[in-house]
Amino acid sequence: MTSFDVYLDESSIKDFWRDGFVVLRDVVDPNLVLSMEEPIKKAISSDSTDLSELASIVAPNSVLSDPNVSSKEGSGRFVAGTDHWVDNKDFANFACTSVIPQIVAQILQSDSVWLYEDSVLVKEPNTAEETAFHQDLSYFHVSGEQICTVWVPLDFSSPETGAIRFVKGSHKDLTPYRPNWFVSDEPLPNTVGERVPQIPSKAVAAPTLSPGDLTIHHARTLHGASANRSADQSRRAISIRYCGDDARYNIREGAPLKPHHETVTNGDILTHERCPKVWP
Ligand SMILES: O=C(O)CCC(=O)C(=O)O
Repeated sequence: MTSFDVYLDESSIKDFWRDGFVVLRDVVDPNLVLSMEEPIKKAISSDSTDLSELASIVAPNSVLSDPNVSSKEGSGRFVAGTDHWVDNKDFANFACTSVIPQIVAQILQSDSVWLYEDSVLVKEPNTAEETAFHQDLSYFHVSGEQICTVWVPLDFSSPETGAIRFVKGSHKDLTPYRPNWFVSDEPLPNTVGERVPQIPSKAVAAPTLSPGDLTIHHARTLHGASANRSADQSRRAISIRYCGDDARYNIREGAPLKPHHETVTNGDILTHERCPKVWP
C-alpha cells in the first residue's frame, strides 16, 4: 500500500462527497505556494488571456471569443492561462510531485491520480468581473465520479477579494450544464445541456482562504468567484484538475478541444502524455 506524507482525516473526505467541495487548511507549505509567484508573473505576462476581453477558461482555443462579453467598470484585469505544466518545470513540479496529488488521491478515494490540466487565474486589484457559476465537467473531455479541481490561492482571498465560491451539494444534481464564457453566463455555442440556473445567495459558500490552504471541488459542483474589490491586493490562484481511477475520455460536443483530444477514443483510460499519472 502506498503511504502518504500528508494524511487527511475522514471528515475531510466525507465533507467533499457530501457537499461537493472541501476546504483544507494548512496542508501545503506556504513557501512552496509563494514560490509560484515568479512563474505566475511570467506566465501571465506571456501567453495568457485577458478574460475581461476574451472570456475563455481554455485559452489555447480562441474559438471562445464572445462579442457580448464586455469589460465592466474596474481597472483590473482578470487574466488566465492553461497547461503551464507542459513546458514549465515549476508548474509541473507543483502539479505532479508536490503533496497535492496524494491529497487528491485521498479525497477522491482513488488508487491512482492523473493530471488533466492546470490553470493560472489572476484577478488584479479592482477587477470588476465575477467568475460566472459553472460546472467544470462540462469543459472536460472526461466522464466519471472521481474528477476534481484543486484551487490554490497565493493571496488571502475573501468574498471582497475574489474568493472561489461553491453551490453546496450541487454535485449531486446529475443535470449536464452547458459550459459558459466564464465571466458571462452565456453558454458556449454548439454545447449541449441546460443553462446554469440563477443561484440564490443562501445556497453559496465562499470560504476565506490564506496561502497554504486549498479547496477541492467535485467536477459537477457549480462554482464561481467574486470580483476583486481590493484597491491594492491581487487575487492569484492556481487551479489544478485531476482524475481518478474511474475517469474515462468522453469527448463533449462543442467544448474546446486540445490537440491530443483528436487522438483519444471515448471510453479510454487517461494514459496519454498530456494526462500523466501523478500518483502514486
Ligand atoms: O479563480 C476563479 O475565478 C475561478 C476558478 C474556477 O472556476 C476553477 O478553477 O474551476
